Amino acid sequence: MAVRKTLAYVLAAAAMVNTAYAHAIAAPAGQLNARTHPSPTCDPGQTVTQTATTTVTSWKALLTITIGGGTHTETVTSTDICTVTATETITESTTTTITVSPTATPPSCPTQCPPPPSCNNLGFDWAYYNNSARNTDTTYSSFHPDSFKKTAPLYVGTTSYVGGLYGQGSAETTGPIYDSSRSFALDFFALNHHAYIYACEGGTYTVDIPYANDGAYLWTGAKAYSGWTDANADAKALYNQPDHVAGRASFRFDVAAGTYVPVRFFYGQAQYGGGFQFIVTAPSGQVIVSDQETSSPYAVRHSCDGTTAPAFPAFGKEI
Ligand SMILES: *[C@@H]1O[C@H](CO)[C@@H](O)[C@H](O)[C@H]1NC(C)=O
Ligand SMILES: [Ca+2]
Repeated sequence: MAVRKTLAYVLAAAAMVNTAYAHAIAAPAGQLNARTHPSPTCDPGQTVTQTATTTVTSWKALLTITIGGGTHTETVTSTDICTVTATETITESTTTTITVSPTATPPSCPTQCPPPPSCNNLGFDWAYYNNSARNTDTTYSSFHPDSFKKTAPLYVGTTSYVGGLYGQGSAETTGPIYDSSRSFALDFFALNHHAYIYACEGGTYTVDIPYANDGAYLWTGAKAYSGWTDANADAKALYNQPDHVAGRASFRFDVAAGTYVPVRFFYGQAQYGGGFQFIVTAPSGQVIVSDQETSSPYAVRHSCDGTTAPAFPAFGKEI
């Protein structure tokens, strides 16, 4: 269901120009949590803004604005009536901006865009390594993710969410990472992650790294599977140590519907506290990967057939 809005608007005043009305229709709170029920082409929490402009050439006109779905009718009548002679032509530009929070799901909400088959394959593979690289400059230039390709990790696991904060409390020097069964040192370590994003929707996907302390490198596409190097990363978010400014980066990629896109990101923490955020947003605006501890049906470690999206090379034996 979506929202339809009709605005009957009687213009009765020659002086009435550039009149704007804004309306917000509240959505039931329980329907706003997009992560609870991920669906590929809709984000029920999004704000839909449409602007309609009409030029009125008589002193009395009817303006109808349709925003798709639902029904709401409003009549606005001005009592400020001016005298208008029979020969007079009045030209007005009226801009009406209506902001609507859909009461349910937008018109494009699909039932035809299902997640890929699931076979105990959800989430990301990840690995923990010791990382001796201290951050001493503006680009954490001592950190080299590709130097870990043949390094045996200290731990490997799978996780349905990514990102976190490490060792930022004064007493927190060790702790678990994701759902690990053991604790780790929370300084001087690195995490390697990879998965496929299943692009149920075609279009432009966005990867945001709004916070990196100390470094996060991103690869997408074939090079994320093999051939990734420091030099060919799609994005780098690097902590500026002298100025104490966290790293951030954003990367967009276009993909056809129904394809699996390899994604790898490598996080490095040096001294003091650390952490990072990593967010993947589908073309519709739906967040499909984040640090929220909810699994996405669109992030998988391999396809169920094992060939369309084969499992990645083992950590420590990467190519
Ligand atoms: C990794 O670092 C920890 C903490 O410094 C250390 O105890 C451990 O021996 C290191 N492991 C390897 C394999 O280097
Ligand atoms: Ca740090």
